[in-house]
Amino acid sequence: MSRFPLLKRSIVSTGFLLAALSFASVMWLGPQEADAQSRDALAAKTAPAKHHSLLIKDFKYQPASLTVKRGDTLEWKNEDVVAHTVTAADKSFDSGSIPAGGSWKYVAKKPGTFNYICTFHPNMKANLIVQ
Ligand SMILES: [Cu+2]
Repeated sequence: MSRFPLLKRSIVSTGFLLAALSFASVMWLGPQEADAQSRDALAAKTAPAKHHSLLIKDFKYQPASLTVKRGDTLEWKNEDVVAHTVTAADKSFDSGSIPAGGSWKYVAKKPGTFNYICTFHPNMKANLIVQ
């Protein structure tokens, strides 16, 4: 016989209670959290990467602001009769010279907000938001 039957019983019942509580919290919170996570993961996996066509025309980027998802492809087509560039202020991307009638593709990999300009005509400004 234990010399501390009451103590032993309370330890056992406390342990049981803790086990029951943690089981209950897994049942209540776990699956919902897991569902949300797997749904997000699934959405990220199944959302097809998009192709965005942008124009460089009349010394302007069109559109001047665009929000895309990571993994999307952007393609700037230069419809002017002079060369332009698509150059991020922080140098995250730089097309180099895009000749008149030419185009340049970029796959948005890094999330963030990127201001970009044309290095030949620095008054040409636009921004790209990558989510
Ligand atoms: Cu330019």
